[in-house]
Parts: sequence; structure tokens; C-alpha cells
Amino acid sequence: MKTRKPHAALFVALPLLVAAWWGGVEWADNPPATATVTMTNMLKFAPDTLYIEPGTEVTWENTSLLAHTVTADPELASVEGSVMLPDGAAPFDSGTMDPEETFTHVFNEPGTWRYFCIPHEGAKMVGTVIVE
Ligand SMILES: [Cu+2]
Repeated sequence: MKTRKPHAALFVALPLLVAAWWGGVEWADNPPATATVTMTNMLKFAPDTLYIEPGTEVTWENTSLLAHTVTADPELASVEGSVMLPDGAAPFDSGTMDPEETFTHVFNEPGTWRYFCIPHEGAKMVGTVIVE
């Protein structure tokens, strides 16, 4: 009786296929959490309050015709209450975002984050992210 040796390529291809399948399953079970906030011509963050789970990647999109910032750094604020950070959380600042620019931040620490837009702080362009 004649037996055939499995082709060597199978030993390479099969584990790769299994890895790809397994990776796909993991991805389906655990899609990365994302959320989007837009920055408007009305000097608002929309939504102005965002509820997310820890580890969510939030992207701000400047959909307006104006420059804005996403600033969660008390040292850059001139109005009391513009910024709030959970205990031990690091401040962050997008820098100037021209129209159509985006900025992304991943929120890991649970708690309430309040941030503002530097050019429009006086117009109360503030937003809140609640991580729970
Ligand atoms: Cu602004």
C-alpha cells in the first residue's frame, strides 16, 4: 500500500490559517471600543457628555470652519471648572486643530473628565467624558 507524505507546505499553511481564524474570532468577540465627538461651528462638543467604558478610544473631529482644541490640562485653563481629571490621570491637550483635523485619546482611568477648547473657553465650549 502506498502512503503519501503530507506536503510540507501544509505544515506552514495550516497553523497560519488557524491563527488567522482564531485572530478573527478574537476580533469579533472583542471589537475595540471607539467613540466620536464632533466640534461644531456653534462652539460645542457634540455630544457634550459622552459615556464610555475604560479603554475606549475617543476621536474628536473638527467638522467646523474654526480652529478648536481638546484640552484637559488645568494649567492651560483660565476659567475655574473648565478641567476635571480623575485622581492620578495625566492631563492632555490636542494642540490647535484646524478644520477637518482629528485628535484621538484613549481613556483608561475611570471617573469624570472635563475638557475645554482653548480659543472658546470664554464661550463655555466644554465637554465631559464619563468613564465607568
Ligand atoms: Cu473651540
